[in-house]
Amino acid sequence: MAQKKLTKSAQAIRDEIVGKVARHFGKTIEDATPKMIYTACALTARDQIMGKWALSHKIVKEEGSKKLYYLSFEFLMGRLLSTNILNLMQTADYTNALQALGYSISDIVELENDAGLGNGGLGRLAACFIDSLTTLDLPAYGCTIRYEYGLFKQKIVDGYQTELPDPWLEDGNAWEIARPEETVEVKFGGQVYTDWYDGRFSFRYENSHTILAMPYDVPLVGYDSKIVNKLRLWSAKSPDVMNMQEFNSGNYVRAVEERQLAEVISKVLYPEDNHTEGKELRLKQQYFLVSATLQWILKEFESRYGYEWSRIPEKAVIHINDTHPALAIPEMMRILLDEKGLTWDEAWDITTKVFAYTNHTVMSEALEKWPVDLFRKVLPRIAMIVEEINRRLMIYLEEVYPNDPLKHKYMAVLADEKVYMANLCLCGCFAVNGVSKLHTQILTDDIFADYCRLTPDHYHAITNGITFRRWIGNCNPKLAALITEKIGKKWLKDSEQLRNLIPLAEDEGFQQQFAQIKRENKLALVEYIKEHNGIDVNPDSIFDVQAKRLHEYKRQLLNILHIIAEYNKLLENPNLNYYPKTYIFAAKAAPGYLRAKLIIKLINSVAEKINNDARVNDKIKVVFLENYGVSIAEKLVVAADISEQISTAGKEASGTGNMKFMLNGAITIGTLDGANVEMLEQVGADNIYIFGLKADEVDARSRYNNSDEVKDIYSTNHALRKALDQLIDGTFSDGNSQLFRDLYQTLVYGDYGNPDSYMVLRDFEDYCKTQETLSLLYADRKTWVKKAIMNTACAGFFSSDRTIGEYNEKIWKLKPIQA
Ligand code: 26Q
Repeated sequence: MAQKKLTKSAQAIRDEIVGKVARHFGKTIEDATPKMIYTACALTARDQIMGKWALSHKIVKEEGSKKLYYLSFEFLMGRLLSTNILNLMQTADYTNALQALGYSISDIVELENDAGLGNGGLGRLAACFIDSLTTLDLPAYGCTIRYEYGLFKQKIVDGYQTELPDPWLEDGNAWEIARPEETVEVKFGGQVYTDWYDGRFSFRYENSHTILAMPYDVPLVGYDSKIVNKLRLWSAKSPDVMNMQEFNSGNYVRAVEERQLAEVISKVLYPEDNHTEGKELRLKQQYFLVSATLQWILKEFESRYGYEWSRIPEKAVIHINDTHPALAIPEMMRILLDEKGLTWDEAWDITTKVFAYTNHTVMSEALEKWPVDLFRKVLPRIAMIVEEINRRLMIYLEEVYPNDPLKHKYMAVLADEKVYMANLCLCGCFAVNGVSKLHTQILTDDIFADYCRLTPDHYHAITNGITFRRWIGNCNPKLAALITEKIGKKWLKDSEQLRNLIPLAEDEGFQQQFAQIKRENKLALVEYIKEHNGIDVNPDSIFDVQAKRLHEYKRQLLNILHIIAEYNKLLENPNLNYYPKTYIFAAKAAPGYLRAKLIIKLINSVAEKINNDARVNDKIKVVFLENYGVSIAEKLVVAADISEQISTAGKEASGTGNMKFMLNGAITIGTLDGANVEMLEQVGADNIYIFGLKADEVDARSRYNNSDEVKDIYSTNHALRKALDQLIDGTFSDGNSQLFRDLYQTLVYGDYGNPDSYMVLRDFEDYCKTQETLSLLYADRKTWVKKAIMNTACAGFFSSDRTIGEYNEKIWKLKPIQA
């Protein structure tokens, strides 16, 4: 390949990489493996970030800035090399430097393991937020657990999901820096004794079990930013090298075992999303993260402001990402009461000015509640504090809502021997927010209404967003370059500038360029599908993509039932004028969620049947891509024509995948749910395809038995009925009529006599009609591309920079660093 003459800065990077390979691995470039080249690039980028880091640390310290601590059990970061290079504004230099060394940057960045420390939306949101915070020069720390195993890897075997561990740290992590000197102790179990001493109570913990929390820091650079923030990941370590007593008494194995038991706390990420199960280890993880983080926060505070504890809210704000880190509230109380000697009222006053909480779901099975017995056993002092919080809460509620025991119980932190984590947040936080308008409305009018009436000014609607640096800049470089060519480069930081593309939606030349890029992205996906699934896909077919966690409320079943109906229609009318279509699915199911796993099997069985049926082969294909995660999302969002956002209205708090597809010029078929509502507002009704029941209509139907309505649909919609019957006549299961019976059963008869609880049957007809409209529209290429451009042009609102701006204005009140 002809080599361009390198610029000075590219030469410097090339030399750095060569030097790193020599110093880090003792190899010459010729002898280095591609993986070594990757590591050398990462270390080179890290060096640059570190230089900035030291400086920004100094400024934050000097300015005495207020800081945000964003506590989250999940940070779904994905790969870091290419976004870091983009944020350093050195993509071209790295590309050219690597090319001079005989490597392509796209091959090298693919060698990085995804940091898959999250399940889905909530975890990815945290990652987007930390990018925007840094880009906006706001001082912030992300705080999470350094899970040794991220979210499981999914492998499809014979159409079934199987799970494999994800040992993402196995070949080292070039981005992290261990901070053993900042290790803290976290105590579990034992007994608490109360002493009356010096005119007040004091608390002694006995027989508790100590586990060490050691932090690892990952520096985070924003796009063209002054500041470097960090993600702090806590790792569990055993306090003693070995329990010498056990060891000496000959019980060597037991001594090693104990060590292992301590370290199991940070071993693995729980793979459930939108569902909770009261597992002891999960509770320990929760306390481990919050206790370590709060000790660190208060130590930092004390080192600078001494014992002026009442100033904490001036200098720190702690954000609780869903209820998972809610134990931070009683842990803050514990430290202030037991270790710093404050009174209850002083401690509560500070605590309730420091914490803010975001709710991410209204699904009742996802609202956390813990048996108080488990608290008493694992966290005895925290249990006492929670009981006291609840006792005082009950007194207060009797004042504000007298004689209303049912309401008190509904609002209690402790009731029926269970700790209600959302209520703990509602009574302990100064700000609460939902993640879209509709979601917030459901919170404030319905599930949190009694709390909201007491302090309405605490409640905010802040619609989610995504970082444009990763979700177009990095994953769709060609489109990003085209946009920059047309409207200048500021849009990556000032997303509303995308609106300057609106006039170009009518411009034929631009339409062609836009469509050409989409086609190239589709070709890359075609290649990926061929390599991973062995399926030939027509790049000129419509790419209809549903990529997200598998959950009944997200209604992958609605999608697949429609595909079955389409297949039947084509078999019945072989000469039907049909625009070729490729349906692409990607989804992980929680390992214990059997029905979700069965839906994956169904999708794969339908795919198998359709893809091998020569009669429809040039018309429909169905592809299930395994192991969905950030990196696969990056390939899908850029190649989609249609984005499926079809949750049962009222159930998807916001969605963020919807925004990624929109930004990259896909047209959405969706319900009026979550942030789809704002998407409709932004892009206008001509450019988004909304169908189905509205949230209030779903709600009304959920209040009474619907068997008649469902029966009626079943008997009158023949296409639907046929598709449903095929679930139990063996069409997609080699004659096995039992395999998919559970799916049929839940749709038609319901689990407890309440059929179709996710409105799949109720929304089927409207969904099919809307799909048909879209197929007809696609044939009119110009109109389609115009609408696709409008989607990109109107996506500016969904930048997480806007979201973070709102959080900061309404809740955090941080000041951007002035360097
Ligand atoms: C809780 C306890 C024990 C084990 C697991 C969990 C758990 C873990 C993850 C519960 C819920 C989650 C994740 C929830 C989630 O991702 N919610 C999504 O959040 C997005 C960001 O706000 C929204 O866009 C989505 O609508 C919402 O579903």
